[in-house]
Amino acid sequence: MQKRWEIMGNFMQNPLAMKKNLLISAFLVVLIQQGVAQEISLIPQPVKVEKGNGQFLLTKETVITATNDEDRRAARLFNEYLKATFGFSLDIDRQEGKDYIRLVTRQFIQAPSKDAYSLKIGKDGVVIEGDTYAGTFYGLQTLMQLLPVGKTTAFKSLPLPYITIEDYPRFNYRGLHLDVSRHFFPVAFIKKYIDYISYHKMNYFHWHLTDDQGWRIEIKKYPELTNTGAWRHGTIIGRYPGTGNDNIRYGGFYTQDEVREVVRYAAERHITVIPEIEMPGHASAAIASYPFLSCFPAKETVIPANPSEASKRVDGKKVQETWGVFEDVFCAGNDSTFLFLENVLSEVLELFPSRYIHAGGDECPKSNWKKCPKCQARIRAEGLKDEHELQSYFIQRMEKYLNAKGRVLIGWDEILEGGLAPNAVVMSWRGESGGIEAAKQKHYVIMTPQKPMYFDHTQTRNEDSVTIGGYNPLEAVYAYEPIPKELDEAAARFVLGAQANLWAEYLKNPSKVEYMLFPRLSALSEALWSPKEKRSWTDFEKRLQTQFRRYEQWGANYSKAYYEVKVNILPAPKNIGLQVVAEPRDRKGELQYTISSQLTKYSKPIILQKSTDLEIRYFRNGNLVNAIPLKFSFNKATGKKISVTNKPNEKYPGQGGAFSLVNGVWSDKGLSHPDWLGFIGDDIVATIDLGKLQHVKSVKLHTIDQNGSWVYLPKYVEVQVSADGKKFRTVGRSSDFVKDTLTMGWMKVAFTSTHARWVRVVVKNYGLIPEGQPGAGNKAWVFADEIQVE
Ligand code: TNX
Repeated sequence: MQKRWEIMGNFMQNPLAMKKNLLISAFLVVLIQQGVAQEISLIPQPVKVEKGNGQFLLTKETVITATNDEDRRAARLFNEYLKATFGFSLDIDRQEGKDYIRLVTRQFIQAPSKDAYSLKIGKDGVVIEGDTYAGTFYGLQTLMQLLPVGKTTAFKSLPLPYITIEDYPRFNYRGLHLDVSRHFFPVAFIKKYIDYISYHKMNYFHWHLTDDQGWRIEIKKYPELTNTGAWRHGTIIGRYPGTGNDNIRYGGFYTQDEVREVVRYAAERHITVIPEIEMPGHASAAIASYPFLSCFPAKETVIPANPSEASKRVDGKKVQETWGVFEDVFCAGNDSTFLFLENVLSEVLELFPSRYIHAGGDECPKSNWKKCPKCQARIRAEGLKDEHELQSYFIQRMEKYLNAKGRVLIGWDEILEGGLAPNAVVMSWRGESGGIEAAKQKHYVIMTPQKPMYFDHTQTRNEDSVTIGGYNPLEAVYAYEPIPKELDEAAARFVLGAQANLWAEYLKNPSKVEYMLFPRLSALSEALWSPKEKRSWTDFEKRLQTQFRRYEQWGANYSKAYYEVKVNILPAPKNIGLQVVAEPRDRKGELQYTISSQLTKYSKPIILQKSTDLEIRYFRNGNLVNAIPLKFSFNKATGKKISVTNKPNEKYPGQGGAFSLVNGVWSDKGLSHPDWLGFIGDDIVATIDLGKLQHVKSVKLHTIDQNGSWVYLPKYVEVQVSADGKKFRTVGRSSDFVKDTLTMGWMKVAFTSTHARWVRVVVKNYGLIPEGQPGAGNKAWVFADEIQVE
């Protein structure tokens, strides 16, 4: 068996996709010819699996039997899969002989959770018994994974191992989200996405339909929402704030018929579609369609970075062309805003049977409300304390409307601000604290913390496409525990489950969506379905090999980051230079490295004592699967002892903590690089021990300026020095910034050459974000990833 995995690894790395698929089919043919069943490799891992001895051959003669229409529908979906993968399908409900797949949905399975199923394969065939229709459907999903992997029409008989499985989900909410506003995806891809959800036995699709950059759902009463709101004049090029605007009109929307089709398609797969209609923030597209929704209908929309030529020419409200948070939000003082939203929702409720309806609630700047006479009048009339309570009023008013229609409102965790709506479900995205607080208040919560549930963040340390946010590797997703430690058993019951989010700022096409999604979705499905004690990373790694082949069978793109090499840069012994430790994630191949074109086999940490270019190369079965170029720049601080007083934010801890600042490398890829230390509101105070007394005359700090993401340059960098590590004296301060890329660069402090052993660098946080900027009034972030001392 071991051998087989190695061979498959080889196929996977073959750059010629065509040849690769041929090889896979050829391999599969041999496998099936020999009548060898697929190695059992199920994701998510079932609760209980007992392997038997022998195998059942599924052929064209095998009959599927079912006792009700719902199971017959599931049988037809199974048939579609068989047909697409192996070129044949089975009769449903022809006289049952001794060669069957029998589907039974009954209520008598004793399991702690709903949607349980059992699956037995023996000499006469397959029996799947579901607790519910969904349970039976999940049993069929498992059966699909027991079939050989890879498309072929060459053989008419498919071996299935004798087996007994008992299974049920750990969480009742197993969700995946997709933002279709920032970029639009056609119905055909939405269906594919729903297939991916269903292959993973997940059951909620959160469809983010409206945002600043496009309104994507037809509302009959308000045709401008899609005539105007679904289209923007152009899009910024590259990472925010962009290098320009592509000036290409961009957009699209789903008609109500298409929405119904998507909802039906999902329901057949036991997936509930939760629509999200954003309010009161992220409303630019709605406002561009109906300016009366704004506090200031006559005020022109501000496109903060690189507006298109068309936008520069026209006045008035516009659909946004760049990313971030915008001040023009729904007016909370005007009753016609609420009437509009209720009318929109009334059509939405017709289309979506989901009990949960998402009303957004996140990232709503309060600056317009502060200036708007109607909003201020509302605050007075309702006896509200401030604009935060006005936000709470807004959500609670919409919640009343939804509750009256028998629906439940979901909101992002900002709905906790100013008092939670009485029956609302909270989606905790800014970490877990919102979820913890809500659960303690006996509100249901869905966990979607950015780390690691944001799949728009990179999953590789070597990302070469533009992504947003930080680094969420596969292991972190796999290890994710939806129930925070802070909750006792009673409060934990309020955690419905978890969800991964895919925000589409930098997801321009389906292939990029898949690249961000896989294999992380597979890891998530196990965190949500399998019993906690059954989760094993090493076992998952083995099953992942088969899962990679499944992605190929589906024709899905996926990230190869699993084959990546972890590079740790550590201080060399006695803090003299650096040592570079390389460890391939899968530990199965061979490492080499080059220094000034000299190739060496890697067997132990590489010691570096001067500036150099280093490339680490990873080979698997003789194929180069990964190359990591690193540029080391040495100075007096490199490799030395360093400490920081304030703790960096948990999302940006640096590589190896504070040492990241003196490890000789820095980011040329924005914040997705793991080297950054990030701080909200706090200063960075770093003290470096140079090891011995010596001359120093300047200090440089590598930092980033990205105001759209609330990231600000330091106010200044101050340098203090000491000879004894106790008494420090200030030698210089500066705020000059020299860019080395679009958003990043160096702040340099030069001073008269002085004798010192300790150098302290005080990086002053900008403070509060100024009026008129995204995130105004909040604490600014400050980032650093390298300090150089000369
Ligand atoms: C924050 S998550 C947002 C989105 C962005 C996303 C990018 C949330 C409730 N708001 O508007 O697309 O970050 O990761």
